[in-house]
Amino acid sequence: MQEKLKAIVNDALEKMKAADQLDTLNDIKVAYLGKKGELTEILKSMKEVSPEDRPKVGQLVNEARTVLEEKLEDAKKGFLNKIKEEQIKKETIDVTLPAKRPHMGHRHPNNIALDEVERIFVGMGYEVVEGPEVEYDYYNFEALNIPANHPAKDEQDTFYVNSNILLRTQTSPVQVRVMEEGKLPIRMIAPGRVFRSDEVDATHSPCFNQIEGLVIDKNITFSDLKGTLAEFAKQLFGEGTKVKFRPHHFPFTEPSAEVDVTCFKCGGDGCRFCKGTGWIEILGCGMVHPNVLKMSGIDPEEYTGFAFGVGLERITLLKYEIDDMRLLYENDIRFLKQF
Ligand code: 2U9
Repeated sequence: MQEKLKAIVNDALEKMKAADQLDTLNDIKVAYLGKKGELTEILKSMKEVSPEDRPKVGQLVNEARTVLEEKLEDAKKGFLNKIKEEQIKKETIDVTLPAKRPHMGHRHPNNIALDEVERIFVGMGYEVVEGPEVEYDYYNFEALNIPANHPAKDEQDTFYVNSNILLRTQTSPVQVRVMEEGKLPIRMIAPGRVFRSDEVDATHSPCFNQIEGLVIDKNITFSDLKGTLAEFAKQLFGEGTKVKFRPHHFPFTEPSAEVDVTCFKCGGDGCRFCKGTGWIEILGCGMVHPNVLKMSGIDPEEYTGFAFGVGLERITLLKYEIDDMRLLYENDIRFLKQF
């Protein structure tokens, strides 16, 4: 019996040594110590052992069982340690490796230019006001003295939601809403997206950004307008910049003008950038039309004002010498990284 037990134990130990995974150890445990295992079978056959030998045999079987249990437990621990070590090895972090640089985003060139324009006007005491992009026909056209037969109102030029709601074609409705509030004086700029039914090309987009300005107070004259825009041009394009006012027509201002600045590339001598003229057109402006004041409840005999409008993309393209507006909307990271 002793020999048989020894053979069983040795056999089990051999199998443990050969085991290459945790599951195999479990199988060995079942095969030797389980309900139908080899050692258990021996215990069951104790009735065939003579009564005087039974205590001795019982003790031997128990010793064999203890040995196998201990060895199985050791082998299991060995396996678990090995698995843990391999996992730690896999997860090791080499702190000496150079760090991966995070891709830091930054402001879009349009927003850098807008910040600059806002900084200049806030510095002159202006408030920045925003308003809805979906507007009533009244605020976008009628309140701005744009008559029903004006070409801008054509469906070819304006995106209509229905007959009296549209996507604003200018940010002027924001100023109208502020005028209607009735708090005077007004010194504000209104930046934001505007929409026109234009085909995309190097200088046009159906959605672009405008910054419009409005000042209303007692005794505001065209000289105030000239002085303000001359100062704006100097701060934006450099101290030596001069401005030129050319007569123009807008329905909402009278008189109206377009403003050119001396070319900041050649200083006004004429170069490729300004197409040899020495001047670059940057904005439109004028004295607020008395009809516009009246419609928003302001007495034009008591108050006067000036307004101006500038395309933000135009400023951005000039500032960064970009020759195609589409680059501003394509969001190609190789382009945007340059600013
Ligand atoms: C009110 C009264 C008057 C805003 C003005 C312009 C002249 C102008 C253009 C510049 C380039 C539009 O983006 S653009 O195509 N704008 O020339 N805008 S005066 O006049 C106003 C606005 C609001 C109540």
